[in-house]
Amino acid sequence: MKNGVEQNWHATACILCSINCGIEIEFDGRQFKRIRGDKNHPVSEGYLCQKAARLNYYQHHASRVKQPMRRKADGSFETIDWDTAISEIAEKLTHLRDTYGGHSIAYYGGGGQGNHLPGAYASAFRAALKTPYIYNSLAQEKTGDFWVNGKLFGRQTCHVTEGIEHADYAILLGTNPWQSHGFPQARQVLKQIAKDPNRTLVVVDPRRTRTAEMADIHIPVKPGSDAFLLMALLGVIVQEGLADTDFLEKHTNGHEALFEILKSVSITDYAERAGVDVALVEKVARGLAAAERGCTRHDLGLEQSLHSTLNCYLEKLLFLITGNFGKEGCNNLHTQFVALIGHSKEPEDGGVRTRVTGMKEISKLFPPNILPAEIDTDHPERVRAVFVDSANPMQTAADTQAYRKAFAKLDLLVVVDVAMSETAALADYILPASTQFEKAEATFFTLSFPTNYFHFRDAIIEREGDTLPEPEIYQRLVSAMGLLPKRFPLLETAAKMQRRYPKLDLFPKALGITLALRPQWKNYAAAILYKTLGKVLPEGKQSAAVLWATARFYANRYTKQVRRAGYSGKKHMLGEALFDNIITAGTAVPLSTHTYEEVWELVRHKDGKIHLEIAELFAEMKALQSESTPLTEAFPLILAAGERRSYNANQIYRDPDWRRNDKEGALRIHPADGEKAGLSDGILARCESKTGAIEVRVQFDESMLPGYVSLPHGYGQQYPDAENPDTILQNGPSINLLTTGDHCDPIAKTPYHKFVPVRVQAI
Ligand SMILES: Nc1nc2c(c(=O)[nH]1)N[C@H]1C(S)=C(S)[C@@H](COP(=O)(O)OP(=O)(O)OC[C@H]3O[C@@H](n4cnc5c(=O)[nH]c(N)nc54)[C@H](O)[C@@H]3O)O[C@H]1N2
Ligand SMILES: Nc1nc2c(c(=O)[nH]1)N[C@H]1C(S)=C(S)[C@@H](COP(=O)(O)OP(=O)(O)OC[C@H]3O[C@@H](n4cnc5c(=O)[nH]c(N)nc54)[C@H](O)[C@@H]3O)O[C@H]1N2
Ligand code: SF4
Ligand SMILES: [Mo]
Repeated sequence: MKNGVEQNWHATACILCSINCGIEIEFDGRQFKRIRGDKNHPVSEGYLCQKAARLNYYQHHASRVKQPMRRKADGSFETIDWDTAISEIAEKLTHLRDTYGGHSIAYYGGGGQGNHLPGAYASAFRAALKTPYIYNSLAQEKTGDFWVNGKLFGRQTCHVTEGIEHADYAILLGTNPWQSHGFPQARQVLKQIAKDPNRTLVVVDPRRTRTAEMADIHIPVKPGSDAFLLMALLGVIVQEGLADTDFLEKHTNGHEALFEILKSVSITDYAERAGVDVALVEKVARGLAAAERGCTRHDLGLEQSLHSTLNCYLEKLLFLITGNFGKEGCNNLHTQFVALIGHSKEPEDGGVRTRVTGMKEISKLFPPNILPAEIDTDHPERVRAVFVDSANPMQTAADTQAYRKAFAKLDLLVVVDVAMSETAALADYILPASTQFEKAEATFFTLSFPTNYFHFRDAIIEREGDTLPEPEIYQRLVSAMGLLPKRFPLLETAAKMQRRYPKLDLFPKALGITLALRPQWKNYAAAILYKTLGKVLPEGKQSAAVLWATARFYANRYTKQVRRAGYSGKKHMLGEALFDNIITAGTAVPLSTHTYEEVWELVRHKDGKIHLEIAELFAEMKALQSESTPLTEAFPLILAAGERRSYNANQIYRDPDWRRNDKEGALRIHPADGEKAGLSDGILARCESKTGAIEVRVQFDESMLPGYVSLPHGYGQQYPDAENPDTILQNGPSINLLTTGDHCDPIAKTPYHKFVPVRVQAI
């Protein structure tokens, strides 16, 4: 019995969303017989949602890939062995790199909702490719937000978290945590706020979601008009003198210029443009300003709609100008354990731009929206090869048709996946990864404050087929590219000594000497750690090697806070203690505990202040006044392409049987709109945008704001018919056939997926 787990119950984490609740799985042979919340998990404490109960459908289904595959001249796949796959891919990539340069290769993905260890090792691989490009889904949602954080707090890695569980006034904008979660034990927290008369929940959403139903105040904003609503809210606070000027004077600069703009906002006009009653705007603005513990949280409803980056800024201004920062129940910054994102300079300061479209890098990432244009061109510096890991852009990136066309032009497409995804189906090589229960894994979603947690999970089931964990795949690729020797005898010995006599601290010294002699190896540090320190870690934990370096770095940087979380040890032994706990605890462990005052140590501007003035966004704020509604007669409805529902979970489940309801992923529409369009509830209809058309099942739904329709995210997978495996069926709508790459935010190029003009007609 370990971590209080009974025999045959194995502790791990759910891999379906960023919360990664601790779960326990009971096996019947290889089948997941029962799944329950892990009460010993310090963050989720036994909580889980309905989606986790179905994880057997992730582990076992007809589309798993179990052997490396290579495309034949006739277009079909043949299975090959790993050595052949690795050496051929390494040779082709080396050739492209040496002929056209590293920028001819793009890396896409690197981790999903449950698996970030691949990303940590992919750094060595990307260094070997000399590619500047990481395309990632975070850059189709959060990079606008990260960019704003960079301006406000000094680095794009300064990420904001919210203490909703302690808040007495919480505003949720464009997010439906009842379904999507986004913070731990979401349903519990929502229920607690709902039943407490002294706490207020405000939900801003064009749909009366489950979350909105629990709210004290629901603001059914017009889709795409949050910038107007937010400006009106900020306008009330400033115009009524409700801002926290002591906080602003002490901790920020630039508020005078900001207030100039907000003073001139016409609150009635902006409220009306957002479709919201002025009295409601005033009530909420005053409520937040008066709150002891106020906080705000937003998600895709703001990020994937008009004014995405501006929205993220205005939302932060709400808690900043009311001084709801750096206190319990308010918004705060938090630490990052392993870097999930980085900080990118602006191009003027030497930051990277893509060669074809000139898009700047944000947080070390590039947006999937621009990738087809970077490939499908005669530009001499175009992208010629794409390496995808843990992502399915053929379903999840904007404009599926543009992707299909662009990917067909590539010299090489390699996909690392556990399943035959729509992207894998187009690949030249498919490298089969072990599932997240067959290998050690972790995520870098360490998003909490004041105590931050990290969960390293062991494999809990034997590997099926000839699959490999990604860290091993990357290490083999880097070695096959001839960049690292097969063995590191000196480092291997030093690593053994390190584990046996950590006080002597021999390994870092040996590593330091090695890298001083061979500075070119610095870029491959992750692969070297894996091949040396990784080998002497307990069985099955080799991929924790990078975490050793991270734990030591973290303990060195946040010494006080790591000690406060319960660790002891002098100098480097503190980091060793943290690392040992991470790899042996069998559940999430606390990394560090800050005091609320110490949040200011996480602000990265040299003056320690929050810089409120952002020139680009000031200009966008001023331009709002003259903006007109983008609706047209041809496409009278606004589609939210990608709603989170009870039975969708990105592209992680492929077997349609996992869903208990909404099997067809219905189009939700207000009955009045439906009737106007000549539809009736339950019929098949055609949903058409300027880019494409798909067939959908119509569902009349009173919770939708008139004029607003929605389709779910996470459908559209191809799968073999159970009775007749040669027949390929499709699992609900492929929504990105309706979206386009250029319908996006001007700064971050994040797609306006929640604002797709469409028409719906009976078939
Ligand atoms: N069940 C489930 N949960 C998930 C996922 C999943 O696939 N399924 N995916 C995970 C991932 S990757 C993410 S990023 C999160 C996303 O989590 P959320 O962003 O919370 O989920 P969504 O349903 O995409 O969008 C949230 C809400 O935005 C509203 N909305 C649409 N347009 C507008 C608008 O113009 N203004 C405002 N204010 N609101 C608008 C929608 O009506 C919807 O209720 O969910 C995570 N959790
Ligand atoms: N229209 C529209 N498009 C959207 C959205 C939307 O709301 N509307 N939401 C966007 C958002 S917020 C997100 S986060 C993205 C998500 O889209 P993606 O970034 O494409 O990620 P996932 O859907 O999580 O796909 C993960 C892939 O990883 C594979 N996988 C699972 N486990 C492993 C593993 O251990 N190793 C490897 N190598 N592969 C594994 C799965 O089989 C699957 O093919 O979609 C985006 N696309
Ligand atoms: S909230 Fe649900 S989907 Fe998210 S990690 Fe927990 S159990 Fe999994
Ligand atoms: Mo996401």
